[in-house]
Amino acid sequence: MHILLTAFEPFGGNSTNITQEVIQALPEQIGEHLLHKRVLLVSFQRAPRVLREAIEQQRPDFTLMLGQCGEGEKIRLERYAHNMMDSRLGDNDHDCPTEEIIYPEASAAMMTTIGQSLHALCASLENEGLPVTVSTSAGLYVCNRVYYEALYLGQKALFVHIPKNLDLDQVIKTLYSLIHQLL
Ligand code: PCA
Repeated sequence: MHILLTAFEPFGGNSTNITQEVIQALPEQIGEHLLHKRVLLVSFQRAPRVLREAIEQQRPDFTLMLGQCGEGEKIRLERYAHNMMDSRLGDNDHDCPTEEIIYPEASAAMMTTIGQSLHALCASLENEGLPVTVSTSAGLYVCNRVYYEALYLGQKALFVHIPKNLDLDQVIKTLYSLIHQLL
């Protein structure tokens, strides 16, 4: 299987983004699955374009998207992407959309297309001692924007938010297990 694995550059005054470190630490192949890695810009306008190009190039069987979140001790499996962009602080291009709808003709929210229960997936990862939880909102910032794009393009996709101070080895272990269970 071909997996498109995305991460983000640093944003909001951070000098690093844990998701960039995570994808650098992962190999190009896990079992029979090939990982196609892309680091996305933290830009409402440019990130979805780069994602779209990557999807057109790679035609992935699965799109696994990673983003950094500030707080929390658990990796969050995101159930929904919302059809809205909203940010007071702005993205790396200083774009500050206010309650802006992404695609006026499309639904207000789209749900992950993994085709299995998120709670069951979460429980199985927790059984391995991995720090995960199910989340119902990826926010309205750039992570949500690219998650909406992937789902809008009909991708089989899951967005995963990773708290910035989590132990890198734990995160890597979680991603290995997640990839095995998703594919
Ligand atoms: N996290 C931000 C955007 C980039 C990232 O890593 C978010 O949660 O929207």
